[in-house]
Amino acid sequence: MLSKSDFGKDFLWGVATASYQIEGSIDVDGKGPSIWDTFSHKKGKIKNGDTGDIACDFYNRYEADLDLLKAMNLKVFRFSISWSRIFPEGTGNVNQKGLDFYHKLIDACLARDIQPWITLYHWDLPQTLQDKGGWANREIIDWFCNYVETCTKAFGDKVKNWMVFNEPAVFCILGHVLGIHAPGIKSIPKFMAATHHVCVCQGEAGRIIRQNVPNANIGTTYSCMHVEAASKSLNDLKAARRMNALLNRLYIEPALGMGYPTNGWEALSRLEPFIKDNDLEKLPFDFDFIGLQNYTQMVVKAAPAPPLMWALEESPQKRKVSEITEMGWEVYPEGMYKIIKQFDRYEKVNQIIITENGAAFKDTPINGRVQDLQRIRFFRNYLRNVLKAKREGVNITGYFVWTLMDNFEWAEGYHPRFGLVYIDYETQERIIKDSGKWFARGFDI
Ligand code: IFM
Repeated sequence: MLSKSDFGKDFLWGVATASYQIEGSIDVDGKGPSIWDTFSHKKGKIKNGDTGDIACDFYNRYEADLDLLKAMNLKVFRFSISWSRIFPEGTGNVNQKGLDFYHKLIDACLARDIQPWITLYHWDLPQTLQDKGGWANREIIDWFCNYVETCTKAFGDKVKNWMVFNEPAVFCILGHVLGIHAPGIKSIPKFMAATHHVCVCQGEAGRIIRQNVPNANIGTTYSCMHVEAASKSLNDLKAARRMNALLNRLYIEPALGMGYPTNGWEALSRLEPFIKDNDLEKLPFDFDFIGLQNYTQMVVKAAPAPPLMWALEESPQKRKVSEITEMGWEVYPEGMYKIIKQFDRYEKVNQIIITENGAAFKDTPINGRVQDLQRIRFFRNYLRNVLKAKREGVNITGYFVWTLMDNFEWAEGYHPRFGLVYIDYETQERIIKDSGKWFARGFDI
Protein backbone atom coordinates (compact mmCIF):
# COMPACT_ATOMS: atom_id res chain seq x y z
CA MET A 1 0.00 0.00 0.00
CA LEU A 2 1.05 3.54 -0.65
CA SER A 3 -0.75 6.61 0.50
CA LYS A 4 -0.31 10.35 0.18
CA SER A 5 -0.11 10.59 3.94
CA ASP A 6 3.12 8.52 3.90
CA PHE A 7 4.82 11.67 2.60
CA GLY A 8 3.70 13.87 5.50
CA LYS A 9 1.01 16.49 5.80
CA ASP A 10 3.09 19.37 4.46
CA PHE A 11 4.23 17.53 1.35
CA LEU A 12 3.10 19.40 -1.78
CA TRP A 13 1.16 17.58 -4.49
CA GLY A 14 0.57 19.21 -7.81
CA VAL A 15 0.77 19.19 -11.57
CA ALA A 16 3.14 20.86 -14.01
CA THR A 17 2.25 22.41 -17.37
CA ALA A 18 3.82 24.73 -19.94
CA SER A 19 2.35 27.65 -21.87
CA TYR A 20 2.92 26.50 -25.45
CA GLN A 21 1.79 22.95 -24.69
CA ILE A 22 -1.66 23.92 -23.42
CA GLU A 23 -2.68 27.52 -24.06
CA GLY A 24 -3.44 27.78 -27.78
CA SER A 25 -4.69 31.31 -28.75
CA ILE A 26 -1.27 31.96 -30.21
CA ASP A 27 -2.11 35.26 -31.88
CA VAL A 28 -4.79 36.85 -29.74
CA ASP A 29 -4.70 39.80 -27.36
CA GLY A 30 -1.44 41.11 -28.77
CA LYS A 31 0.71 38.02 -28.34
CA GLY A 32 3.79 37.92 -30.57
CA PRO A 33 5.05 34.73 -32.24
CA SER A 34 7.42 32.44 -30.37
CA ILE A 35 10.05 30.10 -31.78
CA TRP A 36 7.62 27.22 -31.23
CA ASP A 37 4.93 28.94 -33.31
CA THR A 38 7.45 29.21 -36.12
CA PHE A 39 9.04 25.79 -35.72
CA SER A 40 5.82 23.82 -35.44
CA HIS A 41 4.62 25.32 -38.72
CA LYS A 42 7.73 24.19 -40.61
CA LYS A 43 7.06 21.17 -42.74
CA GLY A 44 8.24 17.87 -41.31
CA LYS A 45 9.31 19.14 -37.89
CA ILE A 46 6.39 17.82 -35.85
CA LYS A 47 4.75 14.40 -36.15
CA ASN A 48 1.47 14.51 -38.11
CA GLY A 49 2.05 18.19 -38.84
CA ASP A 50 0.61 19.05 -35.41
CA THR A 51 0.99 22.56 -34.00
CA GLY A 52 0.19 24.28 -30.70
CA ASP A 53 -2.23 26.70 -32.39
CA ILE A 54 -5.18 25.40 -30.39
CA ALA A 55 -3.62 22.83 -28.04
CA CYS A 56 -5.97 22.41 -25.04
CA ASP A 57 -7.49 25.86 -25.51
CA PHE A 58 -6.42 26.52 -21.95
CA TYR A 59 -6.34 30.26 -22.65
CA ASN A 60 -10.15 30.17 -22.73
CA ARG A 61 -10.81 27.20 -20.46
CA TYR A 62 -8.47 27.76 -17.52
CA GLU A 63 -11.27 28.17 -14.97
CA ALA A 64 -12.80 24.78 -15.77
CA ASP A 65 -9.35 23.17 -15.92
CA LEU A 66 -8.47 24.46 -12.47
CA ASP A 67 -11.74 22.94 -11.25
CA LEU A 68 -10.46 19.59 -12.51
CA LEU A 69 -7.23 20.07 -10.59
CA LYS A 70 -9.23 20.82 -7.49
CA ALA A 71 -11.38 17.75 -8.08
CA MET A 72 -8.19 15.67 -8.06
CA ASN A 73 -7.23 17.13 -4.66
CA LEU A 74 -4.01 18.58 -6.00
CA LYS A 75 -2.83 21.81 -4.47
CA VAL A 76 -0.13 23.14 -6.79
CA PHE A 77 -0.52 24.40 -10.33
CA ARG A 78 2.86 24.85 -11.98
CA PHE A 79 2.59 26.81 -15.23
CA SER A 80 4.92 28.86 -17.40
CA ILE A 81 4.58 32.38 -18.70
CA SER A 82 4.68 32.87 -22.43
CA TRP A 83 7.35 35.57 -22.83
CA SER A 84 5.85 36.79 -26.12
CA ARG A 85 2.45 37.42 -24.49
CA ILE A 86 4.17 39.88 -22.14
CA PHE A 87 6.65 41.28 -24.66
CA PRO A 88 5.36 40.54 -28.19
CA GLU A 89 8.75 41.62 -29.52
CA GLY A 90 10.79 40.11 -26.69
CA THR A 91 11.74 43.53 -25.27
CA GLY A 92 10.30 47.04 -25.48
CA ASN A 93 6.60 47.61 -24.99
CA VAL A 94 4.77 45.52 -22.41
CA ASN A 95 1.51 43.99 -23.62
CA GLN A 96 -1.01 44.72 -20.86
CA LYS A 97 -3.41 42.06 -22.13
CA GLY A 98 -0.69 39.45 -21.69
CA LEU A 99 -0.17 40.51 -18.08
CA ASP A 100 -3.96 40.51 -17.60
CA PHE A 101 -4.25 36.89 -18.70
CA TYR A 102 -1.73 35.68 -16.11
CA HIS A 103 -3.30 37.89 -13.43
CA LYS A 104 -6.65 36.23 -14.12
CA LEU A 105 -5.06 32.78 -14.07
CA ILE A 106 -3.28 33.47 -10.79
CA ASP A 107 -6.43 34.90 -9.24
CA ALA A 108 -8.40 31.86 -10.39
CA CYS A 109 -5.85 29.61 -8.66
CA LEU A 110 -5.94 31.61 -5.44
CA ALA A 111 -9.75 31.65 -5.44
CA ARG A 112 -9.65 27.84 -5.43
CA ASP A 113 -6.92 27.61 -2.81
CA ILE A 114 -4.51 26.29 -5.42
CA GLN A 115 -0.93 27.51 -5.19
CA PRO A 116 0.36 29.08 -8.43
CA TRP A 117 3.99 28.12 -9.16
CA ILE A 118 5.52 30.07 -12.02
CA THR A 119 8.18 28.86 -14.44
CA LEU A 120 9.64 31.87 -16.20
CA TYR A 121 10.96 30.06 -19.25
CA HIS A 122 9.59 26.84 -20.68
CA TRP A 123 11.11 27.04 -24.17
CA ASP A 124 8.89 29.53 -26.04
CA LEU A 125 11.38 32.30 -26.81
CA PRO A 126 9.92 35.29 -28.69
CA GLN A 127 10.69 34.83 -32.40
CA THR A 128 11.98 38.40 -32.73
CA LEU A 129 14.74 37.55 -30.25
CA GLN A 130 15.61 34.39 -32.16
CA ASP A 131 15.90 36.53 -35.27
CA LYS A 132 18.68 38.36 -33.42
CA GLY A 133 20.45 35.14 -32.45
CA GLY A 134 18.36 33.96 -29.48
CA TRP A 135 20.17 32.24 -26.63
CA ALA A 136 23.42 32.27 -28.59
CA ASN A 137 23.47 36.09 -28.57
CA ARG A 138 24.97 37.52 -25.37
CA GLU A 139 22.38 40.30 -25.38
CA ILE A 140 19.89 37.68 -24.20
CA ILE A 141 21.18 38.29 -20.68
CA ASP A 142 19.68 41.80 -20.77
CA TRP A 143 16.55 40.68 -22.60
CA PHE A 144 15.88 37.89 -20.11
CA CYS A 145 16.61 40.03 -17.04
CA ASN A 146 14.22 42.67 -18.31
CA TYR A 147 11.51 40.04 -18.78
CA VAL A 148 12.13 38.58 -15.30
CA GLU A 149 12.08 42.05 -13.77
CA THR A 150 8.69 42.75 -15.39
CA CYS A 151 7.10 39.43 -14.39
CA THR A 152 8.31 39.52 -10.80
CA LYS A 153 7.16 43.11 -10.33
CA ALA A 154 3.78 42.31 -11.89
CA PHE A 155 3.01 39.05 -10.07
CA GLY A 156 5.35 39.02 -7.06
CA ASP A 157 2.76 40.21 -4.58
CA LYS A 158 0.51 37.24 -5.37
CA VAL A 159 2.95 34.47 -6.30
CA LYS A 160 5.71 33.32 -3.96
CA ASN A 161 6.96 30.21 -5.78
CA TRP A 162 9.16 30.83 -8.80
CA MET A 163 11.28 28.69 -11.09
CA VAL A 164 13.70 30.25 -13.52
CA PHE A 165 14.10 27.59 -16.21
CA ASN A 166 12.50 24.41 -17.34
CA GLU A 167 15.17 21.86 -18.26
CA PRO A 168 18.00 23.93 -19.75
CA ALA A 169 19.76 20.78 -21.00
CA VAL A 170 16.77 19.92 -23.16
CA PHE A 171 16.26 23.26 -24.88
CA CYS A 172 20.00 23.78 -25.33
CA ILE A 173 20.76 20.28 -26.69
CA LEU A 174 17.59 19.48 -28.65
CA GLY A 175 17.26 23.04 -29.92
CA HIS A 176 20.91 23.86 -30.71
CA VAL A 177 22.74 20.56 -31.34
CA LEU A 178 20.21 18.00 -32.53
CA GLY A 179 17.91 20.52 -34.18
CA ILE A 180 14.79 18.54 -33.33
CA HIS A 181 13.27 21.23 -31.12
CA ALA A 182 12.90 24.96 -31.80
CA PRO A 183 14.83 26.86 -32.99
CA GLY A 184 16.09 23.83 -34.94
CA ILE A 185 19.81 24.71 -34.91
CA LYS A 186 22.65 22.18 -35.27
CA SER A 187 25.81 23.93 -34.13
CA ILE A 188 28.24 23.15 -31.31
CA PRO A 189 29.49 26.77 -31.00
CA LYS A 190 25.88 28.02 -30.74
CA PHE A 191 25.16 25.34 -28.15
CA MET A 192 28.18 26.43 -26.10
CA ALA A 193 27.19 30.11 -26.35
CA ALA A 194 23.56 29.36 -25.45
CA THR A 195 24.62 27.20 -22.52
CA HIS A 196 26.83 29.89 -21.01
CA HIS A 197 24.21 32.60 -21.44
CA VAL A 198 21.56 30.36 -19.88
CA CYS A 199 23.82 29.76 -16.88
CA VAL A 200 24.47 33.48 -16.40
CA CYS A 201 20.72 34.16 -16.73
CA GLN A 202 20.00 31.46 -14.17
CA GLY A 203 21.99 33.26 -11.47
CA GLU A 204 20.90 36.76 -12.49
CA ALA A 205 17.22 35.80 -12.56
CA GLY A 206 17.51 34.26 -9.09
CA ARG A 207 18.84 37.56 -7.77
CA ILE A 208 16.08 39.58 -9.47
CA ILE A 209 13.38 37.36 -7.99
CA ARG A 210 14.97 37.65 -4.54
CA GLN A 211 15.00 41.42 -4.82
CA ASN A 212 11.48 41.87 -6.18
CA VAL A 213 9.46 39.18 -4.43
CA PRO A 214 9.26 39.35 -0.64
CA ASN A 215 9.43 35.85 0.96
CA ALA A 216 10.00 34.18 -2.38
CA ASN A 217 10.64 30.47 -2.68
CA ILE A 218 13.07 30.30 -5.60
CA GLY A 219 14.10 27.31 -7.64
CA THR A 220 14.94 26.15 -11.10
CA THR A 221 14.36 22.77 -12.71
CA TYR A 222 16.59 20.19 -14.36
CA SER A 223 15.84 17.23 -16.55
CA CYS A 224 17.94 14.46 -15.07
CA MET A 225 18.40 10.72 -15.32
CA HIS A 226 20.60 8.04 -13.93
CA VAL A 227 23.34 7.29 -16.48
CA GLU A 228 24.65 3.73 -16.53
CA ALA A 229 27.63 2.48 -18.55
CA ALA A 230 26.68 -0.36 -20.90
CA SER A 231 29.63 -2.43 -19.61
CA LYS A 232 32.51 -2.18 -17.18
CA SER A 233 34.97 -1.46 -20.00
CA LEU A 234 36.99 1.69 -19.41
CA ASN A 235 35.71 3.21 -22.63
CA ASP A 236 32.05 2.72 -21.72
CA LEU A 237 32.66 4.05 -18.22
CA LYS A 238 34.29 7.16 -19.66
CA ALA A 239 31.43 7.57 -22.14
CA ALA A 240 28.94 7.41 -19.29
CA ARG A 241 30.95 9.99 -17.35
CA ARG A 242 30.81 12.40 -20.31
CA MET A 243 27.10 11.87 -20.79
CA ASN A 244 26.45 12.38 -17.09
CA ALA A 245 28.35 15.69 -17.21
CA LEU A 246 26.23 16.86 -20.14
CA LEU A 247 22.84 15.66 -18.95
CA ASN A 248 23.04 15.98 -15.17
CA ARG A 249 25.87 18.32 -14.17
CA LEU A 250 26.31 21.06 -16.75
CA TYR A 251 23.56 23.44 -15.70
CA ILE A 252 23.42 22.89 -11.94
CA GLU A 253 27.10 22.96 -10.97
CA PRO A 254 27.69 26.57 -12.08
CA ALA A 255 24.64 27.58 -10.00
CA LEU A 256 26.12 25.81 -6.98
CA GLY A 257 29.39 27.73 -7.34
CA MET A 258 31.30 24.72 -8.69
CA GLY A 259 31.96 26.08 -12.19
CA TYR A 260 31.46 24.03 -15.34
CA PRO A 261 32.06 20.26 -15.07
CA THR A 262 34.99 20.10 -17.51
CA ASN A 263 36.41 17.28 -15.37
CA GLY A 264 33.49 15.15 -16.59
CA TRP A 265 33.50 16.26 -20.23
CA GLU A 266 36.66 17.91 -21.55
CA ALA A 267 34.83 19.43 -24.54
CA LEU A 268 33.23 21.93 -22.16
CA SER A 269 36.48 23.91 -22.45
CA ARG A 270 34.76 25.20 -25.62
CA LEU A 271 32.60 27.36 -23.37
CA GLU A 272 35.62 29.54 -22.64
CA PRO A 273 35.39 31.96 -25.59
CA PHE A 274 31.93 32.96 -24.38
CA ILE A 275 32.90 33.63 -20.77
CA LYS A 276 33.49 37.37 -20.36
CA ASP A 277 34.83 39.48 -17.49
CA ASN A 278 32.99 38.90 -14.19
CA ASP A 279 30.71 36.25 -15.70
CA LEU A 280 31.97 33.55 -13.36
CA GLU A 281 30.81 35.56 -10.35
CA LYS A 282 27.33 35.72 -11.82
CA LEU A 283 26.81 31.98 -12.19
CA PRO A 284 26.13 30.99 -8.56
CA PHE A 285 22.84 31.58 -6.82
CA ASP A 286 21.46 30.13 -3.58
CA PHE A 287 18.32 28.46 -4.84
CA ASP A 288 15.84 27.58 -2.10
CA PHE A 289 14.96 24.38 -3.93
CA ILE A 290 16.07 22.38 -6.93
CA GLY A 291 13.40 20.91 -9.18
CA LEU A 292 14.21 17.46 -10.52
CA GLN A 293 12.37 16.11 -13.56
CA ASN A 294 12.90 12.43 -14.06
CA TYR A 295 11.29 9.93 -16.39
CA THR A 296 13.80 7.23 -17.27
CA GLN A 297 17.47 6.22 -17.23
CA MET A 298 20.11 6.17 -19.96
CA VAL A 299 22.50 3.31 -20.71
CA VAL A 300 25.56 4.55 -22.58
CA LYS A 301 28.21 2.97 -24.76
CA ALA A 302 31.43 4.43 -26.19
CA ALA A 303 31.02 5.12 -29.91
CA PRO A 304 32.98 6.58 -32.85
CA ALA A 305 30.39 9.41 -33.10
CA PRO A 306 29.04 11.97 -32.41
CA PRO A 307 32.22 14.04 -32.22
CA LEU A 308 33.20 15.43 -28.82
CA MET A 309 30.80 13.13 -26.96
CA TRP A 310 31.93 9.82 -28.52
CA ALA A 311 29.05 8.07 -26.82
CA LEU A 312 25.63 6.76 -27.75
CA GLU A 313 22.59 5.56 -25.88
CA GLU A 314 21.88 1.85 -26.02
CA SER A 315 18.19 2.01 -26.80
CA PRO A 316 15.65 0.40 -24.46
CA GLN A 317 14.38 -1.63 -27.45
CA LYS A 318 17.86 -3.03 -28.05
CA ARG A 319 18.27 -3.80 -24.37
CA LYS A 320 14.86 -5.52 -24.44
CA VAL A 321 13.66 -3.81 -21.27
CA SER A 322 10.37 -4.98 -19.82
CA GLU A 323 8.33 -1.79 -20.22
CA ILE A 324 8.57 1.16 -22.59
CA THR A 325 6.32 4.23 -22.76
CA GLU A 326 4.81 5.82 -25.87
CA MET A 327 7.85 8.12 -25.90
CA GLY A 328 10.10 5.08 -26.28
CA TRP A 329 11.44 5.62 -22.76
CA GLU A 330 12.25 2.75 -20.42
CA VAL A 331 10.11 2.59 -17.29
CA TYR A 332 12.79 2.49 -14.60
CA PRO A 333 11.45 3.53 -11.18
CA GLU A 334 14.74 2.82 -9.36
CA GLY A 335 16.27 5.55 -11.51
CA MET A 336 14.18 8.10 -9.60
CA TYR A 337 15.83 7.04 -6.32
CA LYS A 338 19.31 6.97 -7.86
CA ILE A 339 19.04 10.44 -9.40
CA ILE A 340 17.59 11.98 -6.22
CA LYS A 341 20.55 10.56 -4.29
CA GLN A 342 22.98 11.85 -6.91
CA PHE A 343 21.65 15.42 -6.63
CA ASP A 344 21.38 15.19 -2.86
CA ARG A 345 25.14 14.57 -2.70
CA TYR A 346 25.70 18.23 -3.65
CA GLU A 347 26.33 20.00 -0.37
CA LYS A 348 24.48 23.13 -1.47
CA VAL A 349 21.29 21.41 -2.56
CA ASN A 350 19.12 21.91 0.50
CA GLN A 351 15.72 21.01 -0.78
CA ILE A 352 14.47 18.92 -3.69
CA ILE A 353 11.06 19.00 -5.34
CA ILE A 354 10.12 16.54 -8.05
CA THR A 355 8.78 19.19 -10.41
CA GLU A 356 7.91 16.66 -13.14
CA ASN A 357 7.36 12.93 -13.40
CA GLY A 358 4.85 11.00 -15.47
CA ALA A 359 4.35 8.71 -18.43
CA ALA A 360 2.69 8.57 -21.83
CA PHE A 361 0.72 5.38 -22.43
CA LYS A 362 -2.02 4.50 -24.89
CA ASP A 363 -5.29 5.74 -23.44
CA THR A 364 -8.66 4.78 -24.84
CA PRO A 365 -11.85 6.17 -23.40
CA ILE A 366 -14.56 3.54 -23.10
CA ASN A 367 -18.02 4.76 -22.17
CA GLY A 368 -16.60 7.97 -20.80
CA ARG A 369 -13.93 6.31 -18.69
CA VAL A 370 -10.16 6.01 -19.15
CA GLN A 371 -8.79 3.05 -17.23
CA ASP A 372 -5.08 3.82 -17.23
CA LEU A 373 -3.90 1.19 -14.80
CA GLN A 374 -0.44 1.14 -16.36
CA ARG A 375 0.00 4.79 -15.45
CA ILE A 376 -1.20 4.20 -11.90
CA ARG A 377 1.38 1.44 -11.58
CA PHE A 378 4.00 3.81 -12.99
CA PHE A 379 3.19 6.50 -10.41
CA ARG A 380 3.07 4.00 -7.57
CA ASN A 381 6.50 2.59 -8.37
CA TYR A 382 8.17 5.94 -8.97
CA LEU A 383 6.59 7.39 -5.83
CA ARG A 384 7.86 4.46 -3.79
CA ASN A 385 11.35 5.45 -4.84
CA VAL A 386 10.73 9.08 -3.94
CA LEU A 387 9.54 7.93 -0.53
CA LYS A 388 12.55 5.67 -0.07
CA ALA A 389 14.92 8.62 -0.63
CA LYS A 390 12.80 10.81 1.65
CA ARG A 391 12.85 8.22 4.42
CA GLU A 392 16.63 8.07 4.11
CA GLY A 393 16.70 11.75 4.99
CA VAL A 394 16.66 13.59 1.65
CA ASN A 395 14.71 16.83 2.06
CA ILE A 396 12.08 16.25 -0.64
CA THR A 397 9.11 18.50 -0.14
CA GLY A 398 6.86 18.02 -3.16
CA TYR A 399 5.90 16.03 -6.23
CA PHE A 400 4.27 17.48 -9.36
CA VAL A 401 2.83 15.20 -12.00
CA TRP A 402 3.65 15.79 -15.63
CA THR A 403 0.93 16.74 -16.50
CA LEU A 404 -2.56 18.05 -15.81
CA MET A 405 -4.00 17.07 -19.18
CA ASP A 406 -2.89 15.52 -22.46
CA ASN A 407 -1.20 18.21 -24.51
CA PHE A 408 1.19 19.18 -27.30
CA GLU A 409 4.26 17.02 -26.74
CA TRP A 410 6.71 19.11 -28.79
CA ALA A 411 8.21 17.25 -31.79
CA GLU A 412 5.95 14.28 -31.00
CA GLY A 413 2.78 16.32 -31.48
CA TYR A 414 -0.42 15.17 -29.77
CA HIS A 415 0.20 11.45 -29.99
CA PRO A 416 1.80 10.82 -26.56
CA ARG A 417 -0.72 11.36 -23.80
CA PHE A 418 0.81 12.22 -20.41
CA GLY A 419 -2.22 13.78 -18.71
CA LEU A 420 -4.18 12.90 -15.62
CA VAL A 421 -7.02 14.25 -17.71
CA TYR A 422 -7.83 12.87 -21.16
CA ILE A 423 -8.47 15.40 -23.92
CA ASP A 424 -10.59 14.75 -26.95
CA TYR A 425 -8.90 17.20 -29.32
CA GLU A 426 -11.90 17.27 -31.67
CA THR A 427 -14.36 18.45 -29.05
CA GLN A 428 -12.04 19.63 -26.25
CA GLU A 429 -13.98 17.37 -23.91
CA ARG A 430 -12.08 16.50 -20.74
CA ILE A 431 -12.24 13.17 -18.84
CA ILE A 432 -10.41 12.62 -15.59
CA LYS A 433 -8.51 9.37 -16.07
CA ASP A 434 -8.45 6.68 -13.40
CA SER A 435 -4.94 7.86 -12.49
CA GLY A 436 -6.42 11.30 -11.73
CA LYS A 437 -9.02 9.66 -9.52
CA TRP A 438 -6.23 7.68 -7.85
CA PHE A 439 -4.55 10.96 -6.90
CA ALA A 440 -7.90 12.37 -5.75
CA ARG A 441 -8.37 9.39 -3.40
CA GLY A 442 -4.88 9.76 -1.97
CA PHE A 443 -3.79 6.52 -3.65
CA ASP A 444 -4.49 2.85 -3.15
CA ILE A 445 -8.06 1.81 -3.38
O1 IFM B 1 6.42 17.61 -22.14
C1 IFM B 1 7.69 17.68 -21.57
C2 IFM B 1 7.86 18.96 -20.78
O2 IFM B 1 7.63 20.08 -21.55
C3 IFM B 1 9.27 19.04 -20.23
N1 IFM B 1 9.63 17.84 -19.52
C4 IFM B 1 9.36 16.57 -20.15
C5 IFM B 1 7.93 16.51 -20.64
C6 IFM B 1 7.65 15.16 -21.31
O3 IFM B 1 8.47 14.99 -22.42
